[in-house]
Amino acid sequence: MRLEILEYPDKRLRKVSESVTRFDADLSKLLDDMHETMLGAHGIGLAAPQVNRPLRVFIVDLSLQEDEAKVRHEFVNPKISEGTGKISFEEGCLSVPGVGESVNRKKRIRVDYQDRTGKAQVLYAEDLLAVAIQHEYDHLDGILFVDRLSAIKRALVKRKLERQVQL
Ligand code: Y12
Ligand code: CO
Repeated sequence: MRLEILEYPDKRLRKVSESVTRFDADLSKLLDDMHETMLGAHGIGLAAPQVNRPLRVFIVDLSLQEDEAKVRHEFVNPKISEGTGKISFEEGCLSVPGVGESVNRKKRIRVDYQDRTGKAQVLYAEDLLAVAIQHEYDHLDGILFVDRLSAIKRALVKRKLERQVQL
Protein backbone atom coordinates (compact mmCIF):
# COMPACT_ATOMS: atom_id res chain seq x y z
CA MET A 1 0.00 0.00 0.00
CA ARG A 2 1.36 3.43 -0.93
CA LEU A 3 1.60 5.84 2.00
CA GLU A 4 1.33 9.64 2.04
CA ILE A 5 4.72 11.37 2.24
CA LEU A 6 4.78 14.36 4.60
CA GLU A 7 6.34 17.49 3.12
CA TYR A 8 8.20 20.50 4.51
CA PRO A 9 7.16 22.47 6.61
CA ASP A 10 5.05 19.74 8.28
CA LYS A 11 5.89 19.76 12.03
CA ARG A 12 5.56 15.97 12.23
CA LEU A 13 8.87 15.79 10.32
CA ARG A 14 10.52 17.51 13.31
CA LYS A 15 9.70 14.86 15.96
CA VAL A 16 12.38 12.61 17.47
CA SER A 17 11.30 9.06 16.60
CA GLU A 18 10.93 6.19 19.08
CA SER A 19 12.91 2.94 19.06
CA VAL A 20 11.18 -0.16 17.71
CA THR A 21 10.40 -2.75 20.39
CA ARG A 22 8.11 -5.12 18.48
CA PHE A 23 9.46 -7.04 15.48
CA ASP A 24 6.11 -8.26 14.25
CA ALA A 25 3.88 -8.36 11.17
CA ASP A 26 3.07 -4.64 11.57
CA LEU A 27 6.76 -3.76 11.25
CA SER A 28 7.14 -5.98 8.16
CA LYS A 29 4.05 -4.38 6.60
CA LEU A 30 5.41 -0.89 7.33
CA LEU A 31 8.74 -1.77 5.66
CA ASP A 32 6.98 -3.26 2.61
CA ASP A 33 4.70 -0.22 2.33
CA MET A 34 7.71 2.09 2.64
CA HIS A 35 9.49 0.28 -0.23
CA GLU A 36 6.38 0.58 -2.42
CA THR A 37 5.99 4.28 -1.49
CA MET A 38 9.66 5.08 -2.14
CA LEU A 39 9.78 3.31 -5.50
CA GLY A 40 6.47 4.91 -6.55
CA ALA A 41 7.98 8.33 -5.82
CA HIS A 42 11.30 7.48 -7.56
CA GLY A 43 13.23 7.88 -4.33
CA ILE A 44 16.35 6.10 -3.11
CA GLY A 45 15.77 6.50 0.62
CA LEU A 46 12.81 6.92 2.96
CA ALA A 47 12.48 7.14 6.75
CA ALA A 48 9.38 6.11 8.74
CA PRO A 49 8.66 9.64 10.10
CA GLN A 50 8.32 10.83 6.47
CA VAL A 51 5.22 8.62 6.23
CA ASN A 52 3.96 9.75 9.64
CA ARG A 53 5.26 6.74 11.59
CA PRO A 54 7.59 8.18 14.28
CA LEU A 55 9.73 5.04 14.56
CA ARG A 56 13.51 4.56 14.20
CA VAL A 57 13.26 2.81 10.85
CA PHE A 58 14.52 3.70 7.38
CA ILE A 59 15.20 2.10 4.04
CA VAL A 60 17.73 2.76 1.29
CA ASP A 61 17.65 1.30 -2.21
CA LEU A 62 20.28 2.63 -4.58
CA SER A 63 19.30 0.40 -7.49
CA LEU A 64 17.78 3.43 -9.27
CA GLN A 65 21.34 4.81 -9.40
CA GLU A 66 23.65 3.43 -12.07
CA ASP A 67 26.36 0.98 -11.01
CA GLU A 68 24.88 0.44 -7.56
CA ALA A 69 24.15 -3.03 -6.20
CA LYS A 70 20.48 -4.01 -6.20
CA VAL A 71 20.11 -4.33 -2.42
CA ARG A 72 17.07 -3.28 -0.44
CA HIS A 73 18.67 -2.03 2.75
CA GLU A 74 16.40 -1.91 5.81
CA PHE A 75 17.57 -0.37 9.09
CA VAL A 76 15.74 -0.66 12.41
CA ASN A 77 17.09 1.10 15.54
CA PRO A 78 20.31 2.16 13.73
CA LYS A 79 23.35 3.71 15.40
CA ILE A 80 26.07 5.38 13.33
CA SER A 81 29.68 5.38 14.56
CA GLU A 82 33.28 5.50 13.36
CA GLY A 83 32.67 8.25 10.81
CA THR A 84 35.84 9.08 8.84
CA GLY A 85 36.71 11.27 5.86
CA LYS A 86 34.53 13.90 4.21
CA ILE A 87 32.22 13.85 1.21
CA SER A 88 30.09 16.55 -0.36
CA PHE A 89 27.11 15.31 -2.36
CA GLU A 90 24.05 17.01 -3.87
CA GLU A 91 21.13 15.68 -1.86
CA GLY A 92 17.40 15.69 -2.45
CA CYS A 93 14.55 14.48 -0.27
CA LEU A 94 11.03 13.25 -1.01
CA SER A 95 9.81 15.50 1.84
CA VAL A 96 11.53 18.60 0.41
CA PRO A 97 10.49 18.45 -3.27
CA GLY A 98 12.28 20.61 -5.81
CA VAL A 99 15.39 21.29 -3.70
CA GLY A 100 18.81 19.81 -4.45
CA GLU A 101 21.82 21.12 -2.50
CA SER A 102 25.29 19.88 -1.61
CA VAL A 103 25.72 18.72 1.97
CA ASN A 104 28.95 17.75 3.77
CA ARG A 105 28.88 14.29 5.35
CA LYS A 106 31.26 11.60 6.59
CA LYS A 107 32.66 9.51 3.73
CA ARG A 108 32.81 6.22 5.62
CA ILE A 109 30.62 5.06 8.50
CA ARG A 110 29.78 2.01 10.57
CA VAL A 111 26.09 1.32 11.22
CA ASP A 112 24.86 -1.05 13.91
CA TYR A 113 21.19 -1.84 13.47
CA GLN A 114 18.54 -4.55 13.59
CA ASP A 115 16.84 -6.18 10.64
CA ARG A 116 13.06 -6.71 10.40
CA THR A 117 13.33 -9.88 12.52
CA GLY A 118 15.22 -8.07 15.30
CA LYS A 119 18.59 -9.66 14.50
CA ALA A 120 21.59 -7.41 15.19
CA GLN A 121 23.56 -6.45 12.07
CA VAL A 122 26.61 -4.32 11.23
CA LEU A 123 27.27 -2.53 7.94
CA TYR A 124 30.34 -0.58 6.86
CA ALA A 125 29.28 1.92 4.20
CA GLU A 126 31.06 4.52 2.09
CA ASP A 127 30.32 7.16 -0.54
CA LEU A 128 26.70 7.30 -1.79
CA LEU A 129 25.45 4.59 0.57
CA ALA A 130 27.06 6.36 3.54
CA VAL A 131 25.51 9.67 2.44
CA ALA A 132 22.05 8.10 2.09
CA ILE A 133 22.28 6.44 5.52
CA GLN A 134 23.34 9.70 7.22
CA HIS A 135 20.52 11.60 5.43
CA GLU A 136 17.88 9.04 6.50
CA TYR A 137 19.28 8.78 10.04
CA ASP A 138 18.81 12.53 10.45
CA HIS A 139 15.07 12.13 9.76
CA LEU A 140 14.83 9.96 12.91
CA ASP A 141 15.98 12.95 14.94
CA GLY A 142 13.73 15.45 13.12
CA ILE A 143 16.61 16.88 11.06
CA LEU A 144 16.23 17.71 7.35
CA PHE A 145 19.17 18.03 4.95
CA VAL A 146 18.41 21.75 4.49
CA ASP A 147 19.23 22.23 8.21
CA ARG A 148 22.82 21.25 7.39
CA LEU A 149 23.37 24.01 4.80
CA SER A 150 25.24 27.25 5.52
CA ALA A 151 23.05 29.98 7.03
CA ILE A 152 22.98 31.89 3.71
CA LYS A 153 22.03 28.87 1.61
CA ARG A 154 19.47 27.78 4.19
CA ALA A 155 17.80 31.20 4.06
CA LEU A 156 17.61 31.05 0.23
CA VAL A 157 16.18 27.53 0.26
CA LYS A 158 13.68 28.49 2.99
CA ARG A 159 12.46 31.39 0.85
CA LYS A 160 12.11 29.11 -2.18
CA LEU A 161 10.17 26.53 -0.14
CA GLU A 162 7.87 29.14 1.38
CA ARG A 163 7.08 30.44 -2.14
CA GLN A 164 6.34 26.85 -3.30
CA VAL A 165 3.97 26.29 -0.35
CA GLN A 166 2.04 29.50 -1.16
CA LEU A 167 1.52 28.47 -4.80
C1 Y12 B 1 21.81 10.72 -1.59
C2 Y12 B 1 21.20 11.87 -1.19
C3 Y12 B 1 19.98 11.85 -0.54
C4 Y12 B 1 19.37 10.63 -0.27
C5 Y12 B 1 18.06 10.62 0.45
C6 Y12 B 1 16.90 10.11 -0.36
N1 Y12 B 1 16.49 11.07 -1.34
C7 Y12 B 1 15.62 10.80 -2.33
O1 Y12 B 1 15.14 9.69 -2.41
C8 Y12 B 1 15.32 11.88 -3.30
C9 Y12 B 1 14.41 11.68 -4.25
C10 Y12 B 1 14.07 12.65 -5.30
C11 Y12 B 1 14.74 13.84 -5.50
C12 Y12 B 1 14.36 14.72 -6.52
O2 Y12 B 1 15.06 15.86 -6.76
C13 Y12 B 1 14.73 17.06 -6.15
O3 Y12 B 1 13.82 17.15 -5.38
C14 Y12 B 1 15.62 18.19 -6.52
C15 Y12 B 1 13.31 14.37 -7.34
O4 Y12 B 1 12.98 15.25 -8.40
C16 Y12 B 1 12.00 16.21 -8.23
O5 Y12 B 1 11.38 16.31 -7.20
C17 Y12 B 1 11.79 17.10 -9.39
C18 Y12 B 1 12.66 13.17 -7.16
C19 Y12 B 1 13.05 12.31 -6.15
C20 Y12 B 1 19.99 9.48 -0.67
C21 Y12 B 1 21.21 9.52 -1.33
CO1 CO C 1 14.92 12.85 3.21
